[in-house]
Amino acid sequence: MARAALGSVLLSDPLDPCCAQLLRAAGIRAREQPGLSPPQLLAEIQDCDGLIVRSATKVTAEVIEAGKKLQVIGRAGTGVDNVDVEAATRRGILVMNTPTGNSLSAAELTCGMILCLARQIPQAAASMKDGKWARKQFMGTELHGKSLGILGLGRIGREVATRMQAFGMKTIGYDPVITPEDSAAFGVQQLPLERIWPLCDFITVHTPLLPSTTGLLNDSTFAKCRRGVQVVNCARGGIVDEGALLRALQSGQCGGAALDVFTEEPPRDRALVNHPNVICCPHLGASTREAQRRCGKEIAQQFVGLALGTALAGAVNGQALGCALDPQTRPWIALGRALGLLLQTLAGPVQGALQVCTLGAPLQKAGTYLSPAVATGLLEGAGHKHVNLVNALLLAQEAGVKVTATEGEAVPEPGGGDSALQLALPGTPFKLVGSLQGSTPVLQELNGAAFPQPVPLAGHLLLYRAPAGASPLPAVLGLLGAAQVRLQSYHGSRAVRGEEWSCLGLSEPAGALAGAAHHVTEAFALSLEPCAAASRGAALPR
Ligand code: 9EZ
Repeated sequence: MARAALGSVLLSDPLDPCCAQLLRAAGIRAREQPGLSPPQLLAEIQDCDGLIVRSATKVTAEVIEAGKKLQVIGRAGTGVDNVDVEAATRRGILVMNTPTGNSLSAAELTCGMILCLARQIPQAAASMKDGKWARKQFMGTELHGKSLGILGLGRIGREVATRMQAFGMKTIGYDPVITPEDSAAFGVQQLPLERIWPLCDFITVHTPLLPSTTGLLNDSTFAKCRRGVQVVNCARGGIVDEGALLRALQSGQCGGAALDVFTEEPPRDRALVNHPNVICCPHLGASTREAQRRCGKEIAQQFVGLALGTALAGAVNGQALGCALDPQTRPWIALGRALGLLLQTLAGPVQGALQVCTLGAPLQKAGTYLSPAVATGLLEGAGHKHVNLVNALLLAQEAGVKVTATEGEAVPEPGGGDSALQLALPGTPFKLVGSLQGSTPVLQELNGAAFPQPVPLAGHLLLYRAPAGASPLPAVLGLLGAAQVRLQSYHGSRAVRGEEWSCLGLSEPAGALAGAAHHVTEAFALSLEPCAAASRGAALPR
C-alpha cells in the first residue's frame, strides 16, 4: 500500500508551540491557524490530512464532510465533547484524545476546591475586596480527621486521594472497575455506594459522564448523606444533578459546593453560581501551562506514531486500528479481511447475521478487532469504497449485516496453529475456517471441506467446486494457458458430500476465466493483496 502518512495537519486552536514543533520534526506540515471563523475552517480543512483542536473549535459533521482528505482528528485534552465522533467514524476518520495529560492539574484544582470549601476562602476574599473585615462570618472546618468520599478512582481520583491524605483526611471511595486491592495501594478503602453516603464530610466525583454516572448525586443520594456534606465537581457537568444540588443547598442538607463544570457552559441559569455557599470556576481544570504543554506534546506524539505506523495511542474510535499496527495481531487482521472478502465472493450479498468465531486461547477477546477486519473485507468485496477498520462495523450494520463475535475451543487443524478464525452465515451452508502459517493468512476449510494443505490467501485466486473425481483441472489449465495466465499453486480439498473444492493461485486476475464454469459446478475469482504489502507506514491501515 502507498505510504499515505500525514502530509498536512491543521491546528485550529491555540496549542502549546511544542505541538507544531514535534509534528514538523517528524516531517509533517503543521499549519497553526487558531481563531478561524466556521466558514474559514470549512475552507482550510479541505486539503488537510489531520486536524488538531483544543476546546474552542467545534468539529461538526459539516467540518468533517468538508475535510475530503481528513484521516485523523486529535483533541489535545480529555474527552471529545467538541468532536462529532459518530460523523467521523462513519467517514472512517480516527479520533484521538489525550486522556491523561490533564490529570494532575484536575486533581490539584480539586484539592484547591476542598480547601476553599473548608475555609470559605473565595467568599472571605470577596468580602475583603468589598471593603469589609468580617471575621465572625467565616468560621471554617479543619480537614484533619474528616472523611472524603472519592467517586471514581482513575488517575485523577487517586491523585486527589494521596494529596488529601497529606491533610489527614480519611479517604474512602468507589469505582466499579478498580479492585479494592488496587485502591488500597493508594490508601482508599472501597465501599458500596450505599455505605459511602452517610460517612462523608466531603464528596468529590471523578467519573466520566455516562448514563450510569449522570445524576450520581441526586435528591435520593443527597438524602442519604450527612447533613451539611460538601460536594466538589471538577469532572463533568451533570454528574452532580444541578437541580438536586440547589435544593440540597437551600435546605442545608448540602453545606457547600465547588463546581468547575456545568451541564450548560457557560451556565445560563445562574441560581447555583449565585448561591452564597457555592464556589465555582469557568471550567479551569486543565488550564495550566503544564497540562496544556503535556496535552499538546501527547497529541503530537500520537500523530507521529500514527504517521510512522509505530503506535496508536489515545484512540477513541480505533481499537481495531491499533491492533493493525501490532506485529502480533496484524496478520490476523489480514486473515479476517481475506475471509470476509472470500465469504462475500462465495455467498454474494450478505444480509442478516454473520458469526465471527475465534478459536483458541491466543485469540481470546480478538473478536473486538477481527469483527471489523471481517466487515472490511466483506464490504470491499461488495464494492464499498472508503471502508477501513474505523467505519467497517458501522457501515456493515447500515448495510444490514449484524456481525457477532463469539469464542470457541480450537480444533487442531493440519498445518494450522492452535488458533483459528471461523466465519459462518447461520441458516446457509457458508462457513470458512482460516488460520495463519507464520504470518501468512491461510484457508483451512470451506463449507465443511478441509484442505489437507492450507491455502495461502494472497494474490489472484480461482476457486471452484466439482463432483469428486471429475478432474476438471486439465480443462481449466487449458483455459489458463489460452488466457496467458500462469498457474502458481494448486490446492484440493477432501471430498464432502460427493464434491471437492479446488483453489488455484494465478499470475493474473482470474476474472477472464469465467469459461471455467463450463467444466465445474461453480467457480469464483478473487484477488487479495500480497501479504508483504500489509499496511506498514500508511496513516490509516485498513
Ligand atoms: C460509577 C463510577 C464511579 C464509574 C467510574 C467509571 C464506568 N465508570 N463508572 C459510579 N469509570 C463511581 C460511582
